[in-house]
Amino acid sequence: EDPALLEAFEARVAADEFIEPKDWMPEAYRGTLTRQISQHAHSEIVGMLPEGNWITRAPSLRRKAILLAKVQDEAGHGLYLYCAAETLGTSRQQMIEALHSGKAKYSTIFNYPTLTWADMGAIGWLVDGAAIMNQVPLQRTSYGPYARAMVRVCKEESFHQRQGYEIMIALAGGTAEQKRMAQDALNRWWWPSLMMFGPPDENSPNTAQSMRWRIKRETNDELRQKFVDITVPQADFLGLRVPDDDLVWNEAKGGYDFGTIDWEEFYAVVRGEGPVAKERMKARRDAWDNGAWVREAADAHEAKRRERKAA
Ligand code: FAQ
Repeated sequence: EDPALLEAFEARVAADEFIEPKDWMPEAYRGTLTRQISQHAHSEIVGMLPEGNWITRAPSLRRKAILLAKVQDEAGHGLYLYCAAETLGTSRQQMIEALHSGKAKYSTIFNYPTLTWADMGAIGWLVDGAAIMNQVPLQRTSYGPYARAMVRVCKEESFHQRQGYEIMIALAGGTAEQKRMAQDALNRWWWPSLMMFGPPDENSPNTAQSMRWRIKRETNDELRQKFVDITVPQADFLGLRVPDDDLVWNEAKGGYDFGTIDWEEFYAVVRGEGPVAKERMKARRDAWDNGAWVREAADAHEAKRRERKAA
């Protein structure tokens, strides 16, 4: 790669300019961005499944309409992100094949089952809460199409977070059984939510370069700490207990100290051994196969339209 081009690129990044699709960029920058954005897109698409599971069982028409809208938003985020990734030169077809063959990663969090309605509350509150914490800084990521996608996505995610927290408020203030369900959901989703931020900084192979290129603006551990600090008081407000005996306010650092994350579990889920990983991938592949007729019909329609135009 031409050192002069590289130097000019790095100066632009350092000056907080956006890099746009047709600009020169190092191949490694293109590669790591394609990796991150496509994983992010896959996460949104697979992320529809845990909540999609509850649409037919929502406890009221109002709850159903809200959940339906939220899951549709996730589809929109996924498609938006695939478009952003495509501007880097990889086709959507290639990305989807990578997902369906099990080659591509998507967030560990979506490999856990949704057992009760309270999980819809916990996902909105914790999973969308963690997603926002991670995505707000990405609005200033150095790649223009990704940064702009994040602006819209973050607005919708903050509605998602609130709808989840509102479900938790209703359950935590409800009957003893409802409160128990809320606590159980918090118990099951707390640790996987902390894992969403990725491995600790000292074991995160991509962080240093991504920070230098301003793809990432904050490290995994920095974001995880912020998430804990914001979320623990929210659990207190609900009258629920965060399932961590080592959780304690640290006055000197102005944040919470918290227990050790089970990284063995994290890496197992990354390897595709999550509790419902197989079901998730099967659901995605089936959806793709069952939608084949729509793609074929669209192609046939397009061919006819062209024929007519040529005639
Ligand atoms: N799951 O070196 P690092 C949502 C992988 S939110 C699976 O630290 P990096 C909204 C990582 O890819 C969820 N794999 O990597 C929603 C890398 O492997 P690779 C999606 C993980 O990229 C809410 C290796 O470990 N959000 O969908 C995970 O610097 C509710 C080493 O890690 C995003 O994707 C994980 N949790 O940092 C939808 C945000 N963590 O690729 C529905 C954008 C790490 O080298 C319902 N992404 N790995 O083979 C990012 O900010 C970053 O990519 C990180 C990871 C922070 C996820």
